[in-house]
Amino acid sequence: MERINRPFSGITTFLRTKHTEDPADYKKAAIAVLGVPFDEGSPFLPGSRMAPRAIREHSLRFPVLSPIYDVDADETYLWHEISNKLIIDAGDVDVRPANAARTFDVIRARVQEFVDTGVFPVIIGGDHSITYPVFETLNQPAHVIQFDAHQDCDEITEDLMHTNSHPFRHIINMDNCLSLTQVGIRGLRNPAALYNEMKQLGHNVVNMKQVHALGASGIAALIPAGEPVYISIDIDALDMSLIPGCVSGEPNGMTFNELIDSLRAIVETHPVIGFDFVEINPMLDVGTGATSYLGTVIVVNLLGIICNQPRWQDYLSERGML
Ligand SMILES: [Mn+2]
Repeated sequence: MERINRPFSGITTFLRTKHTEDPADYKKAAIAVLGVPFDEGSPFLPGSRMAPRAIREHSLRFPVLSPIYDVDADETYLWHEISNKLIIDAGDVDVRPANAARTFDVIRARVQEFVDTGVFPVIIGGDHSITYPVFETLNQPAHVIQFDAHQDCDEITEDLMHTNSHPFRHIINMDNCLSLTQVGIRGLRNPAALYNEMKQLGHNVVNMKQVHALGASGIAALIPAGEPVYISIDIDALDMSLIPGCVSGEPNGMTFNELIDSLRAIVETHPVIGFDFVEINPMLDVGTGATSYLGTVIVVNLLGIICNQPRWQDYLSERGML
């Protein structure tokens, strides 16, 4: 009898892929998904530590015995990768409670395994603090594109450096950060000094008026075509009405289409070295887990678009995985 894989049945791994923490397996894979259940960088309500598990659970709702089909784009996603077992679930970072510096070292060690084996990294937070050790460890020159309501680049004062208000302050000072583009910035909680400082430093700060004026292709064109990008998606880039399971929602955010269209435009014109997806808080979510589901859709959709690009075929060919 063939399995029918109802969403409530089965062990929860990302898209029902193999869970392995053996780097030897990463060499045989094209994509590795790593959970980072860390939310000690959250200044308000904790709970995003539960997001990797929630996203894995909602991923069980996607077909894996037949292609994932995008009705709007008329594209299938990830069929080659799923049917050939090229995606692996690398499990979760082993968080060290109340020791953020040590946890970040563990994050670095896990991401380094991906760098060493050349596998494409998909990182699921957790709060936004984790982007700092992740991008640092990838250690590959790239333009960083951050979808977010908030800039998350506070000055480091009073030894505060591991919060979700700090990751991009670290990143803009890294040699491998070619530029920072912040998309969806809005609301009343981004200090004017910071907003102006990032622009003066030559980074792109795209507020919502500019999101509408530029459109998806205009946003993608802010980064020189063909140059590598790293993408970091904070779910609060989306409008707060869409994301009950996120503590930091703000009004006047992006629609789902604006986000996906922007991601598609970026991916079609730039090689992506990896991405992270952060700030879903399942403990605040509604009973259906709608925010966790929405997050899973975004991760699967972005990954599907990345794998449908001609340059992905080159990558698979290099790894002998076509
Ligand atoms: Mn953020």
